Formats: sequence, C-alpha cells, structure tokens
Amino acid sequence: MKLYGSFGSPFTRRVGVTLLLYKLKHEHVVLRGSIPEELEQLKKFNPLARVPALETDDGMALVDSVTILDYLDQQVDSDILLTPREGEQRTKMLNLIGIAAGAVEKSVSCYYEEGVNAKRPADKVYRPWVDKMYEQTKDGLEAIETLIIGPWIMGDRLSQADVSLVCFWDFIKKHRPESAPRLNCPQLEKISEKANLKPEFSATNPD
Ligand SMILES: N[C@@H](CCC(=O)N[C@@H](CS)C(=O)NCC(=O)O)C(=O)O
Repeated sequence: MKLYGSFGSPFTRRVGVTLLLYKLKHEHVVLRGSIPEELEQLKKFNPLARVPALETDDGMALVDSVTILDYLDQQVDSDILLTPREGEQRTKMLNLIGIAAGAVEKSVSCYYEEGVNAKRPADKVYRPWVDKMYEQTKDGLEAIETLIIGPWIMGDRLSQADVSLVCFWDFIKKHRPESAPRLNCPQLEKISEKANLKPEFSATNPD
C-alpha cells in the first residue's frame, strides 16, 4: 500500500498512525498540494487533489480518510481493531469522531484564511466568519471533552477516537492563533501528551 500526503495534514496523519498501529506494510509518499509538481502527482490518485489518498496493493485509489480507515479496518483481525465492527460503541465512536472531524475541518478552513498559508489577502478576510469557525472548533472540542471516559477517550483501550482526536487536537493547537478563544480541554491535552509518547504517534508528528 502507498499512503500519499504529508503528516502536516491531520487527516493524513490519522491514517498514518492507524497503518502503524495495525502493522500494515506500506510506503509513505510525501505529497503536498501546495507544491505544483506534487499536486499534479496527487491528481493521479485523487481527482480532488486532496490528501490523504491511499493506493491499495490491488491498485485501488481511495480518497477521504473516512473511506481509507474503513478499508484498513477490513484488513485486520477484530482483536486489534480500533473501531468496533458493530454495536452501540461503534455508533458512539463514529459520532464522537464526526464532531471532531467537523471541528478540525473548521480549523483547516481558518488555516487557509489567515497566517502564512492564507489563500486570501488579509484585507479580504471576513472577520465574523473566521471568528465563527474558531468558535465552532472550540465548541466541538469542548463537547468532546465532556464525553471522555478515561484513561482513553472511550475507556480503557486506545481506539480510533484517540487516534483521530490526537491528530486533530495537535493540528488545531498548532494553528490556533493567540487571538482565537482559548480551548478548555485539559483531558484531551493529557491524552495527546500520553499518545505522543508512543512510537506510532511520535513517528508521524510533523513537529
Ligand atoms: N474529508 C477529507 C478532508 C481532507 C482535507 O481536508 N485535506 C486537506 C489537507 S488537511 C487538503 O488536501 N486540502 C486541499 C484542498 O482541499 O484543496 C478527509 O477526511 O480526508
């Protein structure tokens, strides 16, 4: 398998961490949409030219981290599975990750609005919209904070909720300016610190 993308993307990183935790043989090919030659390369695997993309051993090109994680889950035995195959726990986990994905999507949108990666001139930024997105990120994460069971998000075992949340949290924290409302998520912060001690997370941490 080949994973295309860079770990600066939280969606790519969660696939990278999952591949390592599942010990699935793969190659990581760094492709950044911001570099024109790499963008052209990326389009071969994703018509939307977004990361991540996964090329499977039988030649499928999969796009979107949700689809890719679903594919990886089908490649491993149930005892190491990060997302339950069925039942209430699965629904709860996917719902929680859905809130987190919404929060990080808003953060990615802010990343393209202001700062060094901004796609829009500073005087063309519509401040109330950007502020609303910072708020949505904060509200989403703080809602998740109230759902954490401990010691990991869904209880005793590290799950896809932790993998996704840690990748999303690390990105959001890194790209959240001082001017944005402060995030009050002490448990998420603790889980991120603990997870980043593991080789699968440290090897994919873009910092
Ligand atoms: N829903 C997608 C989101 C992927 C995404 O937003 N990727 C960003 C990088 S973090 C990207 O490639 N953005 C470039 C673009 O949309 O043109 C997923 O889960 O994979």
